[in-house]
Amino acid sequence: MKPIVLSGIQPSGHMTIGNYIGAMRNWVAMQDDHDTLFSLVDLHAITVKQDPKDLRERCYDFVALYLACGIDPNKSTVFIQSHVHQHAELGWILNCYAYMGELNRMTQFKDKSGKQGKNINVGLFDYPVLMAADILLYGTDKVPVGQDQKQHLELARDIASRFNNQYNDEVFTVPEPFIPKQGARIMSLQEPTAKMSKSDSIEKNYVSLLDDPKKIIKKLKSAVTDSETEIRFDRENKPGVSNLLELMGGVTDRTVEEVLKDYEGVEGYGKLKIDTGEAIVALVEPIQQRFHEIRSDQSAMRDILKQGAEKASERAQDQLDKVKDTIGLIV
Ligand code: ATP
Ligand code: LTN
Repeated sequence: MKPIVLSGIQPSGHMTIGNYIGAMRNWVAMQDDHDTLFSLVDLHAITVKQDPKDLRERCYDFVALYLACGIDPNKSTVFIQSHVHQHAELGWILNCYAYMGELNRMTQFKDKSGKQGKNINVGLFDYPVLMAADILLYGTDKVPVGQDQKQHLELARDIASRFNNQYNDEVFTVPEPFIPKQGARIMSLQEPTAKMSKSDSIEKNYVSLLDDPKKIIKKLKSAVTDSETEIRFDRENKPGVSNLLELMGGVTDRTVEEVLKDYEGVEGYGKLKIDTGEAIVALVEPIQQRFHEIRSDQSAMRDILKQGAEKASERAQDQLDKVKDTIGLIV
């Protein structure tokens, strides 16, 4: 039996090169020797205000991007979270095993609630519990995500262990995070001490997988670095240059050390910026081409999603019944 892998991305903003390097590229790589489930987590996206028409289009765009990046529906179960009602249902149950105090400590909640002003919706607070449900519904062993999700993963592990201990039974598999050693936190191009985020309102901060190649080169050329000329990996003192090196490594599948060999004796950052821009373009051009083909056939996408939801739902129901039975609900 192959280890079970589940992960998800929210349909918000524009899928970035950070999402690709930190998460998607590992999803693709894990498909052959793992039992993989990849969800588009639309119920998570609505914790932030969305325009209904845009959201619907973006869901199709993101699914097309999953496929264009190399997620193969013959190898992986691809589905939309809201199509599998067991996610919301287990989410409710797990609410009764999660503590206000631990949710209050989540840094993503602190960041995002700061942006929502006074009326912070409950969904934003409860977000990590739904994420725990996503993971625990399938007996997931490994969860490939970027660094920013580590804290949420720890919460999912705590909830799973707490539940198992309370009922003295191994109802949930305690999942392990799978966070890449390199590229797990790609930084903003203009503000390299902040994470590159796909919902950023400032376009120059991120590279979208669907950006026009000319725009990508331009964004890379104007990436913020520092006033020295030495190309060296030092996240603390040279965050901009270090980010370029991680970007280059991430899109060409090399370590930062390997990338650095190409820049021995090179002074200044101009070449590194242009090379990185070109390497990103070389990666995204074929993805964009496949994206447009896949996106043009919405009914084929709907078929894939229907099959994915059916497969996921069957597995999820087994686990949900087990949970209900354990806690004393009549099944
Ligand atoms: P948003 O800005 O809309 O909250 P996001 O860019 O943080 O979005 P998510 O949907 O939250 O993206 O994350 C999808 C996946 O991409 C997660 O596994 C997350 O850890 C990973 N990820 C997000 N941003 C980065 C980044 N800058 N570098 C590496 N991985 C990232
Ligand atoms: N919170 C994650 C998205 C997400 C997820 C999941 C990731 C929701 N459910 C389950 C892995 C497994 C994020 O990237 N913001």
